[in-house]
This record gives sequence, C-alpha cells and structure tokens, in this order.
Amino acid sequence: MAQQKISLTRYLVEQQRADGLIPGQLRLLLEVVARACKSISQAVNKGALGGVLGTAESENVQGEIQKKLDIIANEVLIEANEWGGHLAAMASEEMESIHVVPNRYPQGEYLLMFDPLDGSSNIDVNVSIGTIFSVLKKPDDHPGVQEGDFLQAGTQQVAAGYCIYGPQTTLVLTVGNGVAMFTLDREQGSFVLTQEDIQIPADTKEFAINMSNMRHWDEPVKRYIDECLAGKEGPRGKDFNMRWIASMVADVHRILMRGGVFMYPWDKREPEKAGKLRLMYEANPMSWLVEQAGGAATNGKQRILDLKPTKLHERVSVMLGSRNEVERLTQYHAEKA
Ligand code: AHM
Ligand code: MG
Repeated sequence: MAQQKISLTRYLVEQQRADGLIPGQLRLLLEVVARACKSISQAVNKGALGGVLGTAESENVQGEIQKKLDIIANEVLIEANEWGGHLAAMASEEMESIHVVPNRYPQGEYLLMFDPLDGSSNIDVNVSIGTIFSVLKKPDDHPGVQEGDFLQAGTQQVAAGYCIYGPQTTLVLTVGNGVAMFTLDREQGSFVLTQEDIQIPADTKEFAINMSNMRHWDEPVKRYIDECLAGKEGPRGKDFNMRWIASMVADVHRILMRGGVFMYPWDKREPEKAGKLRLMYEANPMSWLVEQAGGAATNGKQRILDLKPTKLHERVSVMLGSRNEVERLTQYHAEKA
C-alpha cells in the first residue's frame, strides 16, 4: 500500500490529540492562516499576469514604500482571519495600530501578528518571499483588547511559522513540539507534511549578512566575519561560504534545511535604531522556530525570546542559526562589554 500522505489538517488534529498540545481553537486558527497563505501564494505565482507587481502609492508605519503585494497579502490575512471567532485582534508590519476583530464577529482568545510579505524588495524580481506569523494568547485579566496585550516576550508564543513562496510553496510551523514542514500540493490544494523534527546542525561553514554594511558594524560582528573570511589560514581553520537572499524567510529556510548563521545586527548608520528587523512579527517567530530546531537566537547580549517588547513595531538586532556560531557571537559581544 502506498504510504499515506499526512495533510496539515491531520498533523494539527494529531497535535491536538497528543497530550492536548494545541487547543481546538488554535488548530482552527492555524488552518485559516494556512488557507490565507495559499491564497497569497496564488497571487505571487500570477505575478505580472495578475497585475500584482510594482509599487503601491503608500507608505507603511516604518516609512517604507509599500508594494502592491504587501497590501494584498495584508488584506488576505485580515479578511481570512477576522470572522472565524478564534482571534481577538491582529497586528501587522503594514498597519500602524492593531486590528481588533469587528463587533459583528465573535471574539476569540488569541492574538495574531504577521509580516504579510517579507522580502518586499524581492517581489518584482521573482526571488523567494514569504509570510511570517506569530500567535499569542490574549491576557485574560481584563475585558476587550488593547495594543499592550501584544507586548509579550517571544517565550509566550503558542504557535509561530512562515510560508515561503519560492520554487515550492512551503509552510514551516512550530507549536512548541519541534518544527514541521509542509509543501503545498497544488493539484490537491493542500499542505502535505514533508519533513518533521527539523534539526539545525550545531556547526556550519555558511553565514548570511549584508556585507555592504560592513563599515557600519559593531566590533564583535566585524571580528566574527573577519575570522570567517580569513578561512583555512585564519583562527577558524576552515573556509566559509556566504549567502544573502535579502528575504529573511529564504535565509532562515536555508538555515533550517542545512545550517548556517543569519545576522541583521545593530549598526552605526542609525545608532538609535536597535536594528532593521522587527521583534514581534519577524525576530520572535523565527527565533522560536530556530530554537525548536536546536539552534539559537540572540541580539548579541540577550536571548531574543526573552526580550520584553515595549512597542508593537519594535526593532531588534538579530543573530540566529547554528548554535555554536551564535554562542561564539554572544561570546564576542560579552568580551567587548
Ligand atoms: P521587509 O519586511 O520590508 O521585507 O524587510 C525585511 C527584509 C528581510 O527579509 C531581509 O533579511 C532584509 O530586510 C534585507 O534587508 P537589506 O535590503 O538591507 O539587505
Ligand atoms: Mg519583513
């Protein structure tokens, strides 16, 4: 008998049954997020034929010019998620304030955050992009929902993942029980489990950083990269390889598949900014996935998941991936301090 394929639905039902790892409401919420990702994947695939490429005439809260697909993906996620009764509110890279579930729908107990289309600069050039998401529980000590309810440390996440729109559309998910990967079967229209218990090797010979910012880096980051570049003849005694896709989803996906270290560190360009990437809907979900796969994630000084956010669109310095490399980076930061 041919081996039975395990759909995302079945995987989630089994997670729910096994020691009640996820409550029913969370399972349904994740199904809706996955459905929205399928729909975004379709829009991405159509590209110029669907009229979805190019720039919209607007800026987001971070002052970045929005692409049409940024806005489309944001709308798809909101429309798919607001009526199901699982959520109290949503927050997005593309919206200044939180989106509370309208009164006409029942309010659930979860909070959903997302970067609807990560890697925006790659949309128009047909390079992998993705959706990143993170789920929290709304604190139950008060009625209603407010922005402050979202300001929880990454350790409080109850589910996190991303969907990458590349040569394949792949959903990668954790509910705190390891990391599982699902590939979209376009004929069936469903996500099928293609890898379970993903593990990141502790050592690597591959790093990802935007080298054009080198002159602005802090000393520990410069030291780390200098040593990688010195290769076999240097203190590391081995040659390193470099990759930079400029889509965090794609760089993190590679690291989950074969190891590596990804860095978007604080730098001196705008010293008052903690980093480029956003804590709540980029760094936290990715850090949890990486930790669940045996890797590590730090801002240089602290574990990212322990950071207590002070605002929704907070930025953070990010270094994540193969455990021994991230520990080395942490050590270089500690030595400087
Ligand atoms: P975005 O959310 O606006 O797409 O920005 C985040 C992206 C990351 O996916 C990627 O790692 C980084 O920005 C690339 O930045 P740069 O163009 O500075 O290399
Ligand atoms: Mg992003």
